[in-house]
Amino acid sequence: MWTDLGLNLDNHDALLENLGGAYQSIFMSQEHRPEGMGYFDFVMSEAHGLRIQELRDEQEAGRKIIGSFCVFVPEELVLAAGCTSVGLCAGADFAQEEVEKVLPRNTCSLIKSFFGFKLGKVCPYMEVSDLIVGENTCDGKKKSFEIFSQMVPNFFQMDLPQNKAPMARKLLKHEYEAFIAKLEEMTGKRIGLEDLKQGISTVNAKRNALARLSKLRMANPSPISGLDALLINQIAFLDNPVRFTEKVNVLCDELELLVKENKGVKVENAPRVVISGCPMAIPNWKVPAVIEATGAVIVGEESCIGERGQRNTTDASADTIDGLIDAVVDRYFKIDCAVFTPNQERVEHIKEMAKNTNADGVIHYGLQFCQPYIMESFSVEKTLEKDGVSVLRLETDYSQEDMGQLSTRVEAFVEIIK
Ligand code: BJ8
Repeated sequence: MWTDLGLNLDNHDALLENLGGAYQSIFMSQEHRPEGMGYFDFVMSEAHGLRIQELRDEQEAGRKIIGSFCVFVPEELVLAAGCTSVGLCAGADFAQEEVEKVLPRNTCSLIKSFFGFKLGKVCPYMEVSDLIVGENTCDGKKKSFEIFSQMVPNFFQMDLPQNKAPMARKLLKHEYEAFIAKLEEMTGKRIGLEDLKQGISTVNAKRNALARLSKLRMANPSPISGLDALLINQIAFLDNPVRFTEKVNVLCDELELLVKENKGVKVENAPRVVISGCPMAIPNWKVPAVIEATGAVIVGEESCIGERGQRNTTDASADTIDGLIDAVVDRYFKIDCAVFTPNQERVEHIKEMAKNTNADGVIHYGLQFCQPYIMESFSVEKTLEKDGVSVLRLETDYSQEDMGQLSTRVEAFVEIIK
């Protein structure tokens, strides 16, 4: 299968070896993990195995696979068109020498990583995709997509607004309509009202399950580690959405019992942290692992792989296609990514999350060279501290070189907030 997909077998083996080692030491060494995590461990063990086979089987049955890099690409529309959505963001350095031949060194790790996965031919999700959608968000992504689009045969560019003005909403609707047209052209089938309703309902159910999980983390002690909760949010971009929702709900049933029995993954009153900032794609577990190694527990992620990406459902009550598209636009227009300006809602959301989760502090996670999030981190820190919420601003990349320094800073922060 890997040869068929055009993967480089040696590179792919090397990646899996590293990934497997990291997974064992970070996830499997945790104590008091809920039994329901067994499913997510299984998904991870088959992320480069059975899941790819499943996607290829779907393709054989006529479904198209749509890969994307941003939570602004609506899964509702992809499902309505009878296609399957997969996330392509990557969380590890790969083939960096090759990458720096086509991108400047001062590009964020997330962008460099998916270029590395493409150049090193190690990502089966990228290779299995019938269409890859890139979005005009930060300058790094939009300019790098000009290069990336030449490296793949099947690229679709989506423009995105940069502010929340009425004209910006019109642009978003226009782009979603263009995306629908592209999907319909690929599948040769018009999206009907019921298709769109079904797509919305499937994605709403997934978001409701994730919201249920978020709520359970508000308990003290938290019934699940931040690492496991992050993993679930990461898997949300890869797994079959209906099966995923069912398994998250099964896990939540178990967590509800643990909360009732006052059982937690860490001791009661362990320092509670909200992590906020850039998305963390698989296998980027570095900072959460450092935080939880101090004995603190992460109780929420204000991130696109977390709360920012999953909050708010789509209203499915309209009885025309145009009405439903409007509802999709309304839901996505609320996403408070740092590429928007002004972006005051994001700070308000972080404050709200810190309050709801009873967090003792917020750790702002900025990927080096990510101007939108790093620039915004200054006002986030100022506003939260004015409200009495302690903030630690971290700037890092995907390398392991700063682990010592990160640990020292996080330990000192946790000492202060506990
Ligand atoms: S909606 S956060 S998924 S764009 S880390 S590439 S911003 S320089 S990922 Fe994102 Fe969509 Fe926004 Fe969410 Fe640029 Fe920053 Fe790199 Fe980033």
